[in-house]
This record gives sequence, structure tokens and C-alpha cells, in this order.
Amino acid sequence: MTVTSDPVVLMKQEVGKAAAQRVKSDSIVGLGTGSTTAYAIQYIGERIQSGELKNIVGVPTSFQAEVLARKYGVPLTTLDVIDHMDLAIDGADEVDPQKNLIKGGGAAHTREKIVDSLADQFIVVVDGGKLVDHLGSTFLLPVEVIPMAVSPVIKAIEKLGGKPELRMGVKKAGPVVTDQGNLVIDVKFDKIEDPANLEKTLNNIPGVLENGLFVGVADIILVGEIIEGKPVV
Ligand code: ABF
Repeated sequence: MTVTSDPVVLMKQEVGKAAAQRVKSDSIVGLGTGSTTAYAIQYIGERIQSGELKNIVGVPTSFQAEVLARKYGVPLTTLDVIDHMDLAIDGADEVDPQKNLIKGGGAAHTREKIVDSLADQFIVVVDGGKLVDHLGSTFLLPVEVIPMAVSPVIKAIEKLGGKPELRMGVKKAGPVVTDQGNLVIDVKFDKIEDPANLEKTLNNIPGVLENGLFVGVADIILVGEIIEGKPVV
């Protein structure tokens, strides 16, 4: 683990560590995306290197997860090879009281939903700031769209009452491009009353590949807090 005195980093490290400690030898593990999950991948790697964990393989949810797994020595496999997945560890942007999520801040929600929903147990690692009363209150809802369909999808989302905007790159000019070569539209909904219905409705719009509503997928939410300057999970 990286040595730091930053309480936020320490808290993310502790949440990632807590998730990684749930990995047993002979497990197939879904490896999520995001800064908190990055610590879980690092700690899984450390447990493998120390000999504590044996016969582990990971299924990455993004190129970022793949790079981290290789960096920390977590062997990788694919969904064509395995017949089940014991657990998946992944981050989230919002978590509601029913453990439904908004994900996709890292534009990886399509592969994340495939992997996370296939796992026997999906463990979510977040800081306390991600907990909300209802989804959409603090984070825009990401929707992955085939590039040629951006305009009609924007119109269809506006008809649903959403306020869509094409996600633009920060470091790189132009729109953000996903691992699949698609674009991401981020949508503001005043209040997402029925996330299950909205998830299906959005995915039925021609040109939409996947949206960031994860309804009924998460099993365990590990929440990190900083209490009196100390990280607590
Ligand atoms: C990923 O984790 C995304 O779904 C989400 O945007 C991100 C949040 O990660 P963190 O806040 O831990 O950096 O799975």
C-alpha cells in the first residue's frame, strides 16, 4: 500500500483492503474500475505475492482494471474461459438505501454491469459521500451510445424529461470514447423515482448500449468514512 497521510486516500485504501480481504484462494474475481477499487486490486496482488492467496484469476471491467491487475500481478482470464465468478469488487458514484447504484463516472459501466451482474457476490466499495436518498440527486446518469445515434438518443432522453449532455474529455479534446469506441451522454433527471423502469426504458432506446443504473445487482456495500481524522470502514 502506498504510504500517505491524506485521510481520504487512507480511507479509500481501507475500503479497498476490506473488500480484498473477502477474496479466498481459488476464487475468480471481477475487477472493477475507479480509484477505490484500484486499492482492492493492489491489495489482492499483495496477498498473491505474499503467498496468502493462491490460484486467483481476475476478470477486468476496463482497460484501466487490466493495467492495474498486470501491475500488481493478478492473473487475468475472460468470460469465454470461466463458468462462474465468485465475487466482483467495484466502485460506484451513488448508492441508494435499496443498494441500487449509479455507475459510469469512469465511462466503464457497460463492461462493469456485465461482470458485476455475473458475480455470485457483488461487493461495492465507496466513501460515505456516495450514499444518497434517491439516485440522480448528486450525480448525472451516464448512458453509452453508438456514435451515429447520439442526436436521436438525445431527443428521446429529452422526451423522458432528462437533460442530456455529451461527455467531453478533460485531458483530451473532443468527446470521451469508451473501451467499446462509443460515446457517453450524461443525463440530469430531477428525481429518479423508479430506477428499475428507467434502466429498462433507456436501454430500449435504439442506439443506447447501456446506462449506469445498476438495479438489484449489488450484494454488499462497504462504506468508508473519516471519523475524527481516522479512516473507518
Ligand atoms: C467505477 O467506480 C465507476 O462506476 C465509478 O464512476 C467509479 C467511482 O470510483 P471512485 O469514486 O472510487 O474513484 O466503477
